[in-house]
Amino acid sequence: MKLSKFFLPILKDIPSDAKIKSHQLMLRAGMIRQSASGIYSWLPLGFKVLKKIEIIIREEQDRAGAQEMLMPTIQSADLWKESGRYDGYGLEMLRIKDRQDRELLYGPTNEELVTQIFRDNVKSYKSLPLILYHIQWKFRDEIRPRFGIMRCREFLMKDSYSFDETKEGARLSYNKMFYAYLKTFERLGLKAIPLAADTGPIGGDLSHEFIILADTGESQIYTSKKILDLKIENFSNDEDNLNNMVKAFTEIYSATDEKFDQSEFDKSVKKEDQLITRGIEVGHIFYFGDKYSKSMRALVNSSSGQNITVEMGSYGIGVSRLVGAIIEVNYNNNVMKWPTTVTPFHVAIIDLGKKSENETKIKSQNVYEKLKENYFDVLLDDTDESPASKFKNFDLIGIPYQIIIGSKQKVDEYEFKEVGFDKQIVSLDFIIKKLKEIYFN
Ligand code: P5A
Repeated sequence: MKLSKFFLPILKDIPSDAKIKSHQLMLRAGMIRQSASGIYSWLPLGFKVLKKIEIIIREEQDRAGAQEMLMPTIQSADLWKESGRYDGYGLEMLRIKDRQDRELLYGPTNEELVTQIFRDNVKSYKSLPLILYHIQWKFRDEIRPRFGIMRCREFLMKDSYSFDETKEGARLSYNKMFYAYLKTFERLGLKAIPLAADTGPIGGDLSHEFIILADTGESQIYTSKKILDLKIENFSNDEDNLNNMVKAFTEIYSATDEKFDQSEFDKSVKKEDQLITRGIEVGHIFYFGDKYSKSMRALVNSSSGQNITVEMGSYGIGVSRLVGAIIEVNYNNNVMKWPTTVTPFHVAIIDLGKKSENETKIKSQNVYEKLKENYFDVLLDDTDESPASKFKNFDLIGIPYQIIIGSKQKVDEYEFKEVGFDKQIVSLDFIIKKLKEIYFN
């Protein structure tokens, strides 16, 4: 992609209503634009990142045995009346009527709809365990949408739903998702901390939130520095080990405001290890047993021949919120650097030649073609802006690798730079080899 043609409406100034780094960057770098309070359009740069995050989430869900499907955004109110949540959900639910005066709603979550699909199509324990998921837009009429896409009204969620014959089976599904979540966040370059959480309107009695440490996060958290040393790569995901993994992560005291207890905290965590900080909730998982299957009569024939209500859990990731969380963690001193797993482009070529200088243009074009031939997603800055302004723009765009083409370089020399590190003068072959190692290994 050539920058002169790329739809990237960069803003010179920080919009006054953007209070946190991620909101500021997303507006300035032309990633999103607000269309109504808490409702955003995703412009090409932002959309590229959102799609890359989706890919990683999808890979880890598939690896955990979950199956992707797609449910609609609009649901029938009747289903929610069956589960008993229609009235209780309150003003956060956007309620709609169609031309026949039928009550519909824009889905804030999908427990009811997936339970209906399950009960109409699964009759026997032989089809279990089953985990279904989709990645779909949700609407919650938040009382105070804020921080851009962090707390908005329309947002993209990955939501999975597990169905099991027994409580033990359901716990295994829960643990599999627990593992998949830690793995997903790790691949996104994020350190996520699982915390025991309240179940709120979803219900049930077992639930964990996954929180990314960031000063601008909405949740206050109390934990031990020791949790930062736990790494998911040190645990395998075979079924016997899953329990140990969940135990290792959950036996360290961690709580948000709602569950915090000072004396328990002091008892469980030494003063010097105590970590009191803020965080962003990027995921939330629930085990709620038969809460929906009972009221909605989702029954299966069990292995012992009786009709039983199926055991269920649900598992959410804030896909769009993750874009903000990644920025909060990686945007420092007005310079953004995307993790290589989600960067909107693999590498940038910055042509510093003056308008009249054909040499740098030809050289840049040549590098651009070579990189594209090697399947890299490249952004070539072929604009006539000054070098200072080009570098400023790339500080916003955040592509982690740059190839800088200037008129003083020898024909076969290239300036290659990883953001945050010194530049190197190298050959094009070296750059291609290096980028292959980084992106295609
Ligand atoms: C779990 C999956 C649920 O809705 N039902 C299906 C369960 N959980 S949740 O915690 O309410 O939401 C899951 C994740 O969605 C993100 N999220 C939001 N992101 C942006 N703006 C919002 N207003 C918003 N509300 C929830 C969070 O990351 C949350 O963990």
